[in-house]
Amino acid sequence: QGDRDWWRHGIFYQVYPRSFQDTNGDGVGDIRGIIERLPYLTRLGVDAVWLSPIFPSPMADFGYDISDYTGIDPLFGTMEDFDELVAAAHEAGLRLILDLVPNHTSDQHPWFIEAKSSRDNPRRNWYIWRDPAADGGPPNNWRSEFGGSAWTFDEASGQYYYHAFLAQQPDLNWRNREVREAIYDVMRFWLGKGVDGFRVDVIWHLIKDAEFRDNPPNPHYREGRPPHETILTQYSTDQPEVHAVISEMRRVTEEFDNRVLIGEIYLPLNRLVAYYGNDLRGAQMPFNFALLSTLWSAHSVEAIIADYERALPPGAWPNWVLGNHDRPRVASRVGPAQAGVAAMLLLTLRGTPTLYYGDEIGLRQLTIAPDQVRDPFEKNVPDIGVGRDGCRTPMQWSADRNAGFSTATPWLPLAHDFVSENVASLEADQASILNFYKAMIALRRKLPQLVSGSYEPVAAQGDILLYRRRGTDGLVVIALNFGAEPAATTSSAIGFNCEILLSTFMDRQGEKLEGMLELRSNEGVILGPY
Ligand code: TEU
Ligand code: CA
Repeated sequence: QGDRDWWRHGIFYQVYPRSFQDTNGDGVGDIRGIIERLPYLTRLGVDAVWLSPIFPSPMADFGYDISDYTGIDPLFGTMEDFDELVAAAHEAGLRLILDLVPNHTSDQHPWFIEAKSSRDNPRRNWYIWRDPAADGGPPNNWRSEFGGSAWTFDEASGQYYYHAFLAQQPDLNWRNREVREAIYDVMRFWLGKGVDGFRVDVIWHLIKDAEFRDNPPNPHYREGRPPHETILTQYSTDQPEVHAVISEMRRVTEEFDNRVLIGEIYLPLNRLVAYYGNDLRGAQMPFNFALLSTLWSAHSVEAIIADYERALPPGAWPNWVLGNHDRPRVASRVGPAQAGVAAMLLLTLRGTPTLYYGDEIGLRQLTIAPDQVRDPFEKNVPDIGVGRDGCRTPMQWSADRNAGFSTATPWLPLAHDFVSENVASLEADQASILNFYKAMIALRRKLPQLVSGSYEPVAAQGDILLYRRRGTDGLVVIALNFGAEPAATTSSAIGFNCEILLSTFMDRQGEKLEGMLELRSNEGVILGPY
């Protein structure tokens, strides 16, 4: 546990607890289920597990609306179960990361119930209350991400409260010192239990404009995008004062040894990197989501890597994400045939990779019938097209009933292909995407230059993205064919005597190259000198 750099060298894996493994037959995943599946995670070869929220919650936003920061929701188990999970994870050599949701609470949190009770309640100022505008309407034009105004009127006290998400998720007032200290104590509570760090939900939202100015219209708004995107979030997010808050959070994590602070931030790369903080005193891993929204081509991805590498402050450690519980599954975004190329990219770029559960078995976005939609975002804004349920479907463990996820009907439907697409059958299939992930992760462990080597771009050739990773242990070359056609390159990058260390199809290991590399459609390879 004494390794200060574990989060730089390690691979993170996000578990969406509702959908990982049910053990008590209620159709919802739980903590005991995660304990049962730890051996799977060590077999896969990841180093840290991040859990989406497991705290008491009315579940209006499936746990991102917390009513008790230091408890465990009975749906997921007990505090004893949690303590056992921490011990079992550490025993297995895995770190455990929790989701911290400090921007807002549930409207059922005792803090909000008190704040709402009267204008002069001592907790009133823990939330964001404003008088109505002159016409009685909301105080400004800020929009909720989940539809409608971001302000809800409280009849009893005659004021509006602010919520960047659902009305059941009132925003805390982070300009209030008492709020900060209360959340820092929550952090200490979990860190004291041995938790290895936090992924901080919407960290870039914590501070809002002191004057609550109207947000300007979005000149790039496109038809068909969610309505809240018609205006920018210039005054409601990413305020300069947020960085002082984040460095305070960082300091709290440093009251304990070797912990990590991860920030969830959706911003362009040049703004994102500010979240490393002055002198790198901010988040160690401001999540880099650039691959979630890029066009899937060698040239676009090459440009993103270059932008990011250029924007990173000196000494800042990069990170990359391919999927999460809010965005369409990677196998659907890039197409199932490209899933191996995407995985090879994620696991060979410079920086810490975060995997999303199920991506390693090629899970696709599932289309959910309208009457089965559970996601409040999609319910409120039905026209957004792709909702979030489709990337949160149960993990597919086996061909058994309900894919081995549960003895009961799962809370979200399973994909019909689970009979063949499941952990048990993919583990038995030598060339499966799952075994490719394992081989790739094992190779990453064997070759330190894949973890800590420099990144050296080689100009992309057509559909082939090429780069080198160079360390004191030598050089490797990565070549990824983003196209559905075979492609070849004679780039000087592969001019030396090299052999294939791994192909996404896992059938060319040891093949020697003579200055020319031919790739099949949708193939990626890692090359090393021989
Ligand atoms: O998501 C923040 C975020 O930016 C989302 O609004 C995202 O844009 C949206 O889900 C559409 O894809 C975090 C959590 O990851 C998300 O699950 C929560 O619903 C949200 O915060 C509120 O806590
Ligand atoms: Ca359960």
